[in-house]
Amino acid sequence: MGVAPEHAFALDVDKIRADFPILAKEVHGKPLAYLDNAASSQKPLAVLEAIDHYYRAENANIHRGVHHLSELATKKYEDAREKVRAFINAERASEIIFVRGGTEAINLVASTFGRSRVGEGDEIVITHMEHHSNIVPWQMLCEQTGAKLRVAPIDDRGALIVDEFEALLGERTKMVAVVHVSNALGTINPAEKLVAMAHERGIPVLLDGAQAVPHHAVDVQALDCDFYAFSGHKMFAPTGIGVLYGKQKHLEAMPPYQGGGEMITTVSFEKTEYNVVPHKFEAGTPNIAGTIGLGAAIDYMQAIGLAAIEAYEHDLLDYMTSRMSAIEGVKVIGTAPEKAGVLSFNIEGAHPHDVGTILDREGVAVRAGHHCAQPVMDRFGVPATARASLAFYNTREDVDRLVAATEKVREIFA
Ligand code: C6P
Repeated sequence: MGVAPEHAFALDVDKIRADFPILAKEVHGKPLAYLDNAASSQKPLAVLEAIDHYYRAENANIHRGVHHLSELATKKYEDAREKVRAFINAERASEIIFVRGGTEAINLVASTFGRSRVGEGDEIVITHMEHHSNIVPWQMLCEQTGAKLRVAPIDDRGALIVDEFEALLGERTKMVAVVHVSNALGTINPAEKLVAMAHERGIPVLLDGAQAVPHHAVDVQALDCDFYAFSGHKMFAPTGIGVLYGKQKHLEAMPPYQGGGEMITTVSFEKTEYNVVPHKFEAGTPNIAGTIGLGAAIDYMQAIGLAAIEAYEHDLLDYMTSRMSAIEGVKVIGTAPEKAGVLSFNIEGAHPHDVGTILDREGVAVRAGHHCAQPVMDRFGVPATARASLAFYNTREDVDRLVAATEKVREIFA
């Protein structure tokens, strides 16, 4: 085991790993096998250096000053917007709104677009595999408006039952919000098909792409979604920065989210004129360093190549799944035919939190818990799972370490 066919996918993983200083760290005296990328990924030197350089040589507020540094910072910030545009193939840079993360992106849509379109008796359709970030904002909207949340079911493998999703789309449906890749199960949803089904009925769709963008190329024009939300920190960028993509026509029609500086053109006590998009949705001084870091992370991923990342991780996930499934007493939760990045599992007789703690003592970092997806846990009748999640810097050796540590857990609890 452990023979690494990494080179088959034109990925020089040793070289890539050298770009991530934290991966060389030891934990409890053991080399780190970092398999908690769905929670947050590690950052390459290129990102760390871009942030460092910004604070050392370019720091100023943006869109405000006429001085050199302010112009420089503004340019870097807007360059990052263009990088995000190209990364997800949006038509225009003005369709990219910088927010704190995927959570804020979804809240923005629920409380502006949602609030202005959803009324009593209307319905919002989500799925049973959503992260809390794509449940609670819609629930809050339902509480405020008297609308109803309808939930499309998933099967025993953790795949969406597409016919039942379609059956929920009715005259009262005002919004569909679906996760692109499930964080708890790894399921890749047939997003393009779901969007088409909703659009046939004139229903707008938000896709939660937090777990999709780190693993494969996303093309929002091909998906034809109305909104696409994701976080920077799961795609090798810093925390505190995320993206909401929205079609220009929606962004223009939507009321603003927060009021303050930058989102206005003129203010008087009688009347305020709002700025054009995207600035209308970026009130206050934004996370400039984070945005520049996100731009650097995109450059980094594109230099490796999204197709190479996807192929490499697909192979590694297959390897991890087959090795973990072969361990007696290990039950994999989430076996949909299309998956990315994530292996949730339980070990007979062991609580997932104990599993996580024992793996940690072996230097293997996984997440244990409900993964902010409690309805998924309920669906599978478990309180929690242990979850190993991949990035392109993981190797078969990391997986072998996970397997060896899991076997230790088995010995303890057998
Ligand atoms: N999931 C996980 O360990 P934020 O916290 O705003 O960056 O991302 C929220 C979010 C939204 N959608 C999906 C599908 C997600 O996976 C997450 C974050 C992490 O699975 C932290 S709970």
